[in-house]
Amino acid sequence: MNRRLILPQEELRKPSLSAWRCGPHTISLDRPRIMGILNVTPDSFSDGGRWLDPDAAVRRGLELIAEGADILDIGGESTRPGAAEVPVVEELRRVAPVIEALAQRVCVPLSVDTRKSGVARAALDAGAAIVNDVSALGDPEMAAVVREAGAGVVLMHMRGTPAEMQCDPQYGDVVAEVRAYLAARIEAALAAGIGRGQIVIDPGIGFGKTTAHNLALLGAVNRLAELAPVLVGASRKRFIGEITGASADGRLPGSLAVALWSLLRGAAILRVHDVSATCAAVKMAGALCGEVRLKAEGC
Ligand code: HH2
Repeated sequence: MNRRLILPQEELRKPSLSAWRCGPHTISLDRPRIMGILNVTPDSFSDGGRWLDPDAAVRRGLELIAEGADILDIGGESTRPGAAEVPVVEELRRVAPVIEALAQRVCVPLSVDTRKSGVARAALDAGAAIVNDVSALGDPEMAAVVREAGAGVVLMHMRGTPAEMQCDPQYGDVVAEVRAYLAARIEAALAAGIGRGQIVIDPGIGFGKTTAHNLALLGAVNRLAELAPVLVGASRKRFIGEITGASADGRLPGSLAVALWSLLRGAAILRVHDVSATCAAVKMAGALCGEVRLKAEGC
């Protein structure tokens, strides 16, 4: 076994913040948090078309919560490589009824996965508490929407746009460049009046990155966690298939390995499709480590 896999205790990093303020919710980050993915799209790379019907989506959301999700992330636009942009009206038609129905039935914070301020505003009005923005406030109105609602926000790194981001992505030093980008986006968010406690960052696994770039970033989650709590979204992604040879629906073992690795490197939140399996893996790792960051009580 590669000795780099054996992490000394001091490498297990604490998150920079112990809580995430998301509208009416305060999410304690003293243990790993699981964000369950609910894609209400016809074309998402692994679950596209499965939850398009609002009733089916709500049932799936309730199922993810029962499995242990701490947050539900609801998306109406696929951002897989090559995906085209969805008009605001269509994205809203997909996510708003699902967010509204879930907000009336559940207590866990709901997140909207969108790059568009119009979608974010309506989703927050419908009961969402978090804006998961893969463009890190790229829409000029987005910061004001987040500030006015006091919402939580995920600032993610992406190189280019989903339509062309995987066309030969190049970096000099991917970790340094992504870290500098995220630091600059945090500053921009603070300058726009968003509180530090509202901000979570994300290296954007698979967003304009080769497998080597993804691995380098996953190895450096601890460096990103110096800036703000880190969310990692690697679930079922293509680089796992490149390494293991598995197609999207066979990537759970690889996804679990990445999830645990990310936590050991200091990630605070995991964005995953397979909530039940991830919770069990996190719980087991917590017991093995006997370390506060990995104590998955209630997961
Ligand atoms: N990945 C996807 C979508 N949103 N948000 C964050 N913060 N981090 C991620 O890594 C991330 C994300 C892509 O995954 P998925 O939602 O499963 O697929 P699709 O974009 O095809 O709907």
